[in-house]
Amino acid sequence: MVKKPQFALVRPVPNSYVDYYARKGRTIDGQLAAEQHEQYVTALEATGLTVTRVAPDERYPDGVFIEDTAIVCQGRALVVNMQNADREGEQGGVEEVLRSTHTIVRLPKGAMLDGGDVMRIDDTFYVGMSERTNAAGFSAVKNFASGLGMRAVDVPVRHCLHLKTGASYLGNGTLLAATEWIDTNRFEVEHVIATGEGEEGAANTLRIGDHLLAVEGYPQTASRLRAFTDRHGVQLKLLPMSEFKKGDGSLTCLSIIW
Ligand code: CIR
Repeated sequence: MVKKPQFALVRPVPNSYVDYYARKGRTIDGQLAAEQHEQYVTALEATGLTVTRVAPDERYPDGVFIEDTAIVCQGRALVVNMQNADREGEQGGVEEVLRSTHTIVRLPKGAMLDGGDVMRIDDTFYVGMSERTNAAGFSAVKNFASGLGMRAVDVPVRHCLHLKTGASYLGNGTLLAATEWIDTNRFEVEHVIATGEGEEGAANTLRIGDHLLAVEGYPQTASRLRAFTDRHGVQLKLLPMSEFKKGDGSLTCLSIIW
């Protein structure tokens, strides 16, 4: 049984987020992004988490997706190397904050990993082998896991950015997955709930204690999640994520939780 987390780190949206995606032809409403981020923080606080904000750094437009920078577990933080050259360096500001509460472990040179590829289920880290995470990155998670009495299992990721873009753990032995994207046979879980048809974007959810946060705008998946939360006495909260979806992110990406 994983104990209920108490703390979260988030990183507010830098102004450079809007310009960065404008250059890629994606129009982001900066004001709306900031509001959605605040709603997200409020939702985290409503679950009982104490939330700390890491100062944004304008040099890193994607810094809001703080999840990718470090894996935290049992007082240790595995700080990553980022494959995406525009992002490499953003982990520095996060490491500075984590240092006061965690023992820092760094990925070896050449090992690449994004936190969005790491899904913890009980004593297992499932690691997505995506374009962002290489074999040396997986080995680093394996070593990190074994130091904690845990293990790591690799999962191919070919159809989406990160493992958790296509699947997330709902708790109660249940995985939510976009089954066209992720091979759920890799997971030792009792149940799999598939996202609704054409609703792959709903696969990323965030379970915190008796709360489940999910992305609004996916009605078929929401009704499947509602059946799950009703059965297990969990409160479901749907959140708007449009301005983070445009940056290829979603719910888990916006925090590091322990
Ligand atoms: C990136 O390409 O790295 C960002 N635009 C999106 C990162 C999303 N993070 C996540 O899914 N954990």
